[in-house]
Amino acid sequence: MTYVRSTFRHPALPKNDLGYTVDYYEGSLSTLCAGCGHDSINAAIVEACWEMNIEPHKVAKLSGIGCSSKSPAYFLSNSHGFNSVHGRMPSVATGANLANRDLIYFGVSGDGDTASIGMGQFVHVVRRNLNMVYLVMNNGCYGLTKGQDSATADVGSKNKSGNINLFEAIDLAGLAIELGATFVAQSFSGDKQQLVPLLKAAMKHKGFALLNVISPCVTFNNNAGSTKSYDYVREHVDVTGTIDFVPIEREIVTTYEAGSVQELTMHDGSAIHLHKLQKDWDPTNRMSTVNALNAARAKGEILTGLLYIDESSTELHDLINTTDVPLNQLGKDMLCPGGDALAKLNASLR
Ligand SMILES: Cc1ncc(C[n+]2csc(CCOP(=O)(O)OP(=O)(O)O)c2C)c(N)n1
Ligand code: SF4
Repeated sequence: MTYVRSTFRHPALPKNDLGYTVDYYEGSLSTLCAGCGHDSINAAIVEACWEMNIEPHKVAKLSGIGCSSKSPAYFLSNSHGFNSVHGRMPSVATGANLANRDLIYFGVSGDGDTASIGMGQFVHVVRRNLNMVYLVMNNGCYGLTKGQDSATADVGSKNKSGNINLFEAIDLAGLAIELGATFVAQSFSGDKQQLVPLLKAAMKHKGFALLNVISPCVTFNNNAGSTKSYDYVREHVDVTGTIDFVPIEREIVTTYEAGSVQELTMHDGSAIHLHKLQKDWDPTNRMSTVNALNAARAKGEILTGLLYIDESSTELHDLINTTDVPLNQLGKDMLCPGGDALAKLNASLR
C-alpha cells in the first residue's frame, strides 16, 4: 500500500467553469478502512463541488470527532477547516457563520457525534435555521471506538458481537422536521447518483440543510442482522423521487411531459426538478413528509431522496438582522460610530 498520491494529471482532464480539474477539489489520501461508506460520500462531495464551480476557499468544513468527522481531511484541501470536539461542531459552526456569512458552511458529523453527545447542540442548530449543510454519515455505530451501538441503531438490529439492540432508534430526519428544519434529505453512500444532486441542492439552500446519509461501517457493522449493512440497506431502500439540480447559469432546455415534474425554486433562482415516485407526498408540506416517513418505517423501509423543503426559508442572519458585511471586514466607521451615537444610545436607555 502506498501513501503517496501521484500528482500527474492527464492534460485532457476536463476543467470546470473556474478552470479547475476535479483533483483541485480532492483532499489528502484517506486513512479510513477500504470500503467504508464515508469515503464514497467524500467522493460525492468532491464531484458536487467541482460541478457546481465552487471556489474551495469559499467553503468552511467543520466536524466533531469520529471516523466521519475525519472525513473533511479527505475532500477540499483548499478550503478552511476546523475539527472540533466530539459533538460540538454546531456551536463552532454557529460562531464562524455569524462572523462571516459569505462562506458555504459544510458540517460533517457521525450518528454518535450527533445523536448522543452532540444531541443538545444539534437540536438548537436546527431550530435556529443556521445557513449550513449538516451531513450525518450514519452507520449505526461508533466506528472510531470499535463499533459500539449508537443511538440510531434500530431496535432488534444485531451488532458484530451478536448483541441485539434493545432500544428504539433516534430518527434524525424525523426529529429535524419536528424541530422546523427547512431542508431535509436522506440518502445512501452507495447511491452517488442520488447523493450528488442532493448535495448541490443542500449547498444552495438558504438555511439549515440536513443530509442523513446511511454509510455502512465495513469493519464493525456490516454483518448479517445489522440494519445498517450494505446488503440490508440495498434491499430496503424506498425512494421519494429522483431529482435534478439545475443551476441558475444553465438554461433549462429539457422538456418534460406535463405534470411529471415538480419544480422547486431555490433562493438564487436555481431549481430542483423532482420526478416524484411516492403518491400522496408533497415535499413542501411537513405533515405529508412525516406521514411518508412513518409509512416507510412501518414497512421496514428506509425512505431516501429529498424529504422536505421550505423554499421561502429565513436563515438565522435574516432572523436576527445582522450586518451583511463579514465582521473582519467592518471598518472603524462601522465599529465605532462616535461619541454622539453613544450619547444617544445611553439617553435612550435612561
Ligand atoms: C468527549 C469525548 N467523549 C468520547 C470520545 C470517544 N469517541 C471518539 S469518536 C466516538 C464515537 C464516534 O462515532 P460516530 O460519531 O458515529 O462516528 P463514526 O466513527 O462511526 O464515523 C467516541 C465515543 C471522545 N473522543 N470525546
Ligand atoms: S471503522 Fe468503520 S466507520 Fe471507521 S473507517 Fe473503518 S469502516 Fe469506516
